[in-house]
Amino acid sequence: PTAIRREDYSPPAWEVPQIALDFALDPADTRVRAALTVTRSSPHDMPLVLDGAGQMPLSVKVDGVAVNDWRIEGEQLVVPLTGDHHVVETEVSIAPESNTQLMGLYASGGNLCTQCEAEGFRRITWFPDRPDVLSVYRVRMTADRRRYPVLLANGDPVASGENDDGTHWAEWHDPFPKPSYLFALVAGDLAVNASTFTTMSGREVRLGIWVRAADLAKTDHALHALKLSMAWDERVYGREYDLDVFNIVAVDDFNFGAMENKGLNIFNSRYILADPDTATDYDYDAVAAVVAHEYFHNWSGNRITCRDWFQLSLKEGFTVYRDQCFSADQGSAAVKRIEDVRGLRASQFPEDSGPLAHPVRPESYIEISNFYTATIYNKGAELIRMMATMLGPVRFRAATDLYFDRFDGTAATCEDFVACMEEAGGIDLSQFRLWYSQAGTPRVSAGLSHEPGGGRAELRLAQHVPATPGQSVKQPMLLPLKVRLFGAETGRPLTDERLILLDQVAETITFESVTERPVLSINRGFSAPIVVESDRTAEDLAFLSAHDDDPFARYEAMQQLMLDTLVAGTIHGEVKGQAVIDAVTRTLEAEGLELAFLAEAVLLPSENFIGDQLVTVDPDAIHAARETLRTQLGRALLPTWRRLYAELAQGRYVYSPEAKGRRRLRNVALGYIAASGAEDAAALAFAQFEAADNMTDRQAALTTLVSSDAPEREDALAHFHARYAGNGLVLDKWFQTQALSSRSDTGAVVERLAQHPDFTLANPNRARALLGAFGVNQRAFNAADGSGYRFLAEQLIALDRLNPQTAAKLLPPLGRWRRFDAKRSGLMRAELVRIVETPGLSKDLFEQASKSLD
Ligand code: B3K
Ligand code: ZN
Repeated sequence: PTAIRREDYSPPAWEVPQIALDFALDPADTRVRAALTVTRSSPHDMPLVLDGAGQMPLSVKVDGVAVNDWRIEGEQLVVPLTGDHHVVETEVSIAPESNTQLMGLYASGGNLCTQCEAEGFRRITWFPDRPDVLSVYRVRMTADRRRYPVLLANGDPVASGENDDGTHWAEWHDPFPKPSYLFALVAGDLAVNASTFTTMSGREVRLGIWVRAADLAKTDHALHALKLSMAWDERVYGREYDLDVFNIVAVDDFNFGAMENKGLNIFNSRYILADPDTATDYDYDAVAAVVAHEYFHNWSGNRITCRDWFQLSLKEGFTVYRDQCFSADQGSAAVKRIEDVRGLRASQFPEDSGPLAHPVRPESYIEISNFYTATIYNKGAELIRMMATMLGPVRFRAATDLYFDRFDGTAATCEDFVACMEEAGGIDLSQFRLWYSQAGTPRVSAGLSHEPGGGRAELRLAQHVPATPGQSVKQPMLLPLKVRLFGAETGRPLTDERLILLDQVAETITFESVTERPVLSINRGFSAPIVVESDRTAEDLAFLSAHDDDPFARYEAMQQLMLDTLVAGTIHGEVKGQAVIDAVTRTLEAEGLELAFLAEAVLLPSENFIGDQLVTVDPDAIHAARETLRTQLGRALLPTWRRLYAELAQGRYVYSPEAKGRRRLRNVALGYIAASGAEDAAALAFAQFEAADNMTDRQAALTTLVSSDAPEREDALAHFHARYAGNGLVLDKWFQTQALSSRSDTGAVVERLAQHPDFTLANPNRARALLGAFGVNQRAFNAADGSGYRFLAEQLIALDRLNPQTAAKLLPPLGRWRRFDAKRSGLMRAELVRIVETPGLSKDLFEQASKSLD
């Protein structure tokens, strides 16, 4: 397979201002007729080149006349054209029911739906399938009336009717020119939760959330989130919705979270359906966040799209930043920031320090589907956040206004966005642009010194960007660091918060009139997505965890204290937990902290994150050290955990930020009671499991039991399975919880679960629930005999034959081989080699596996 390079970009030779599509829908044989109005974009003599995916054109017409001078070159259809304007018509036959890749037109749960981003439209019809070709779409669908009573497409409905042969038809028109990746249609037997939203200029929009009839009662939360999102984008960014209808359809088989198709979002049902019995608080939050994300794409993605796929972060980084701010506004901003940073550290930092590291604006790819990564999305969002921090809210809003106005209706670049920030923000971002081109997580070392009694403090900062594949030498970056000093004796702030723009390899910052020994609070609010290495002592960290006025920094100090303790414990085999125990005790006793914050603050860093701090990961030693510290915390604070567990019990379930915080902290307390080894822990968990009137508490209890040896374990698993038989989303939790278990038999259990009648690789959610969770279970996956590696490789090879995109997404745990001892590395590499050498491997899995070997 060959690589596509950013530097090779050239504008399209032919524009397609209009396209009319006519679908005769049938699961086995759908006929697609496409009429493209094409225009030569500049004086040249190149033919029209259309992308396809192996389908044979049944006919090709130019200006209404059948032609036969076309040819197939590779996967493209080449049509010679003489004039500057023509209408080119093609017809193809496709079979949605055998489309297991879930790209293009496919069947899910008896309905038909589409997924086109990035390059799925070419699997539907011949077209210049690239994001900078924008067309006005007119779509006509004909389908069996009984089997597919609902027919939806982008834009507004225009006309519909019935035929004598049992079919019916509908026509939709989308007046906004769009790239092919935003095309969508749905044909199915669906029920709707309908409502309206009145925009700020007084237009009424008809909203609809379409699901199978039995799920209708689970759609209110998503509908509510949609209305909140529409109002939020008006208030915060001045952006109004632009069509008369906005529809969302939920499907069970979907390669990722959801898709922002113009006026017709299609969602993985796990991000729409929610009720207290089946969805956790985490699920509720995720539904709202994804609904907001896709809605916000209407401006940051659809009205302004990407010139080419190297610019993907233009829409994704910005839209993630927007959805993060939306969620922060719905509840606790501090807890949201903590969650987002935890996610970044769990998914993006490892990517940035591993074989698949790439810049936020990549230089090349083999398969674009592999670049929907945490780097493009989450690090991309951090880049926008840093610019927003440097500009401040007023100038940032002026800059986004400029961006939306200047580039509306076009396909833009990351550079266009940064130029607007620069122009409206009045700052020079030349050095900041390195964030788009240099991969790797910058590391900053910080050392604070103070002349005792002298009053002056010096902060010495130095930065280093590690080498990444293809980038051995790096330039120093522009790092916005929020910093504040606190007095070690009084606990009071000694300075205001300062925003330091570190732009040199090394720099010294001076603070005058520092009257007592200062303690450094740095990278407050996680102002830059970097790793800070400071010389702060355990005492300093404990102090900050009690006194810092920035909630993120306060959390961070506790995490660092825990991490230092766990790393030392892993290396020396002895865990000295007293400082952590004292700090956790003080935090739980402190006044005025939100319960959800407390729950975050007292949780230990994950085994993976501890592993990321070590040159060589010893999964068993890490597990042992972490379990030891958990037990120490559980025992030392047992009366506190029991008190919290009792006090935080609630009456009937309610969904509110306050109630969510109570559930969260209470379930953390349950975990620590279990970790203490208390004899009644399993009984307590089982009682909670049985009595719970909501999934948050039920799943938390199950999670506790699943990692235990208690007899209640099997009971709970069996009950859970029986109770939710037939509910796919909840069965995913059943698989996932077992794959995340800390028990030593987890590898064997996971292999057995792969043979369970409810397990299937054909459904991406199910594959991810088992294989994705297993891959992040550091100890189980990295079993010393290599059985975890072999199992995952076998599953991925099988999955690749059905769904390459989803297989490739699950590969990265095998690429961590450099971080392990020689025996494990060898076993991991052998599995990567086996994957790469598999005949008929997809581009997707080939790219990820071969890059992981380098
Ligand atoms: N834009 C889609 C992602 C498409 C992924 C294609 N492999 C969803 C989103 O980011 O909103
Ligand atoms: Zn997105």
